[in-house]
Formats: sequence, structure tokens, C-alpha cells
Amino acid sequence: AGNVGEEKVAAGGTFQIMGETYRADSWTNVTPKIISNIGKNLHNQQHHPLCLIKQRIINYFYANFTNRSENPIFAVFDNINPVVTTHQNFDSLLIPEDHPSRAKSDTYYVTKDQLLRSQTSAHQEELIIMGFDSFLAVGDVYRRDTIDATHYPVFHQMEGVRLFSESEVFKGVNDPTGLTLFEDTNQIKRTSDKQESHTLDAVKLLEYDLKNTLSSLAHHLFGEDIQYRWVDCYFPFTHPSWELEILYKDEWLEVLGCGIMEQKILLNAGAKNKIGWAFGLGLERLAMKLYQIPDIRLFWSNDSGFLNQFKVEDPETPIAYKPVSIYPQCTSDLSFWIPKDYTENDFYDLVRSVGGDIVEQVTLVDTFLHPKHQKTSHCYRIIYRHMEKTLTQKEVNDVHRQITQAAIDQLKIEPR
Ligand code: FA5
Ligand code: MG
Repeated sequence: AGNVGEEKVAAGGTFQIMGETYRADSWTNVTPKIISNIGKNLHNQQHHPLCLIKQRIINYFYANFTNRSENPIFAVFDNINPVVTTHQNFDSLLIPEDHPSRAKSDTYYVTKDQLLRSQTSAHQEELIIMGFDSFLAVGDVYRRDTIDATHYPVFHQMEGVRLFSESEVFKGVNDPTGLTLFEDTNQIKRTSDKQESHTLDAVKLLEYDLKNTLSSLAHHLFGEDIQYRWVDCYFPFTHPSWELEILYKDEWLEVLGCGIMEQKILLNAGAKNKIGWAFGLGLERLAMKLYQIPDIRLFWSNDSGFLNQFKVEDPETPIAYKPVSIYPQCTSDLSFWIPKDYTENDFYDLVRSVGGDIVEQVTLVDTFLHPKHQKTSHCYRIIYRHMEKTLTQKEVNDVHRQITQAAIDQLKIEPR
């Protein structure tokens, strides 16, 4: 079940992911379709909405969290291979052996011991072992989830972790005498408020810092009027845990999970004298709200009508996505020798007036200076699309020919 309609990699056969060869075993359930998404790294593609929102969030952390010498304290990782071990994705996060997320029905396995990470939390342990106290880890994650407007089997998460020493936790307290991070006896039980080893004082200060960090981020992204709420929840790797929901199209949309890190994780990673918080947010969910993108599938669009709406130099530029036609684009190039006193805008105006609304975009894709007769040629790419129907090749050819003829007559261009 589950794999309906998906071609599978044959057991015993080999396949490649990011240049690495793997041999399929009885756990393998990655499909060629899913593998084809690996390495696209939409979050690192300049001007992609997921890259813009990533940069906005990083800007917020860089600007608001600095050390004494005013350097950002959060280290950023956005290029970690999504193929991880079951230790990284599950064991290191204290996810029990029988947890449903380990099942083949929920996770894309590469082999029995390797899988496509289902959460960026998979990198918490290794980054803490490397010595980082504050970091953001951004990447593509994979889940055998249903597909609808807000769910997709590949999406992008940002993990945030911040560890604190005792003096850091109680820094803002007037008289910190007697305040400690840890209970001095192991007789204390876990409650809904805290883990057994933590003091309530420390945990409450951390909860305040975590929620404040994330609600300020929400205000930085969406402005002061954003409506949000905190919901109690459960994760095996944090306690207590919360989810942040924001109002999106009149419904509460979950955008992140977070909590106080399980102390055992810090112990295993060699940071036993610190306590920490962690969060994992869904970049698509935030970007949908921020840019008014109605469907998560649009993030995978190569359609220039979609992508061009995000071509801004400054990621803080406000953008409101305008739906493009659902009908396909049709592209035709036109090359000609340009006459004297020619300007590009003359051609753009002419294309608009002859082609009308079915011209979606015109770009100069090539310029060439002929060495002998010193003439310059331009090649323009014209993208045609109708708002209400699929254009036939004949319709496009007719308009393209009219444009060419008008350019010859009015601009005195010389077709090549
Ligand atoms: C997690 O993945 C936890 N690792 C988050 C976490 C990190 C908790 C650190 C505590 C500490 P969850 O499965 O709820 O939790 O996913 C986190 C976010 O990813 C969700 O809030 C949502 O914004 C996004 N998300 C989850 N599933 C999908 C999906 N199928 N498509 C798009 N976004 C999704
Ligand atoms: Mg969740």
C-alpha cells in the first residue's frame, strides 16, 4: 500500500543519489520520482520564494542575536546531504523503535540503515557534537505524506537550536543566588511542565525565551497584526513541546513545532551542563502565508510566470503573488540585425501592441556583434500564454509572424 502508481527501485538493483551509489534492499522504497527532487535545493536557488524566506529568517536571527563583538551567534547550515542514517533521523532524537514515523509507510528508505531525512532535527546531535551552541539548519525533507494544498512529500524545514549555560539562563535575573539549571536530586518526577532533571525556574525562563524568539520572528515576517496561537503538543525529543499556529485564509495553520530539548540528547552530544530549546519550522507554510501562494505545489513550478514574481534583489521586498494562467506557455525566439538608433524598448512596445495579452514575457537572450560588417544582432525570447485557453502552435506562429513583419516595417530590423 502507499506506493500506488509509483515506480519502485528493484530490490538488489543499484541506484544513485547525489553521485553516491546505493544497492536496494528489502527496506528500499525511494522512487525515481522522489530521487529526482534531491539536489534541487530550492532553498538555495537565488530568487526562489523558499530562498527569499530563508534569507528573511536568517536576517532576523543575524540582526537580533549577536555576541559582545556584535557578530551573529547563530551558525547557518543549508547544504547538508538529505541522506541520513536511522541513528540521525530517529535514535539520536530518542524516537522509540515502534514509533509510526519509522515505518516504511511513512518514510522514504534508501536502504535499511539510510533514509531521506524526514526532519531537519536529524542534524541536532552532530552539530552539537561539533561544538555549536546556536545554529540554524535548513534543508529539504521527505515524507510519505498525502498531497494537498498544504502537504507535499518533499518540503523544506529550518531547524533552530540554542543552548544555554547556567549563567546565560539566569543573566537577566536580579538576584540569581540559589538558582540552578538542574535539580540536585533524582527523586523529582517528570511533570507536564518539565523534565525530571530540570528546575522549573530554568525551564520557565527558557520557555519564555523560545516563545519570544519565535513570536518576534512571526512579527518580523508578517507584521504586528498577525494572529497566532500556541498549542501544547508532544515530540519525543522535546518536553514540554508546543506548536505555533497562524491564521491563514481564516483557518489555523501549523507552521512550526518546538520545545525544551530532552536533556538526554545534550548528554549524548557532550553538552550535559547546558540546557536548550529547539524548533523546526516549515518554510513552505510560512512562504504561503507571506507571499499569498495558494498551493504548495507551486513551489516546484518552473513556470516563469510564477518564478519571475520573486525576482527581487532585497529579500525584504514585499511580494504578493498574483495567480498566473493555468494554461501552458509557448516560447518562440526572434533574431535580427538591429538598425541604427534602435532601442530595446521600441521592440518591447511593438510586441505588446501586436501580440496583446497573449504575450507574457519578452527577454533579450543573446547579443552578437558581427566582426566583419560590424552589425549587432539581438535574439529575443517571446513567451506566449492565453489566460483562458491553451494556444495552438498555429496561433502562436501566426502572431509571431505578425510581430516579425511589424518589426521589419516599423523598426527596419533585418531578420537573420
Ligand atoms: C517536526 O518535524 C519536528 N522535527 C519539529 C521540531 C523540531 C519540534 C525541534 C521540536 C523541536 P512536524 O512534523 O510537526 O515536526 O513538522 C514541522 C513543520 O513542518 C510543521 O509545523 C509544518 O510547518 C511543516 N510540515 C510538516 N509536514 C509537512 C508537509 N507534508 N508539507 C509541508 N510542510 C509540512
Ligand atoms: Mg506537527
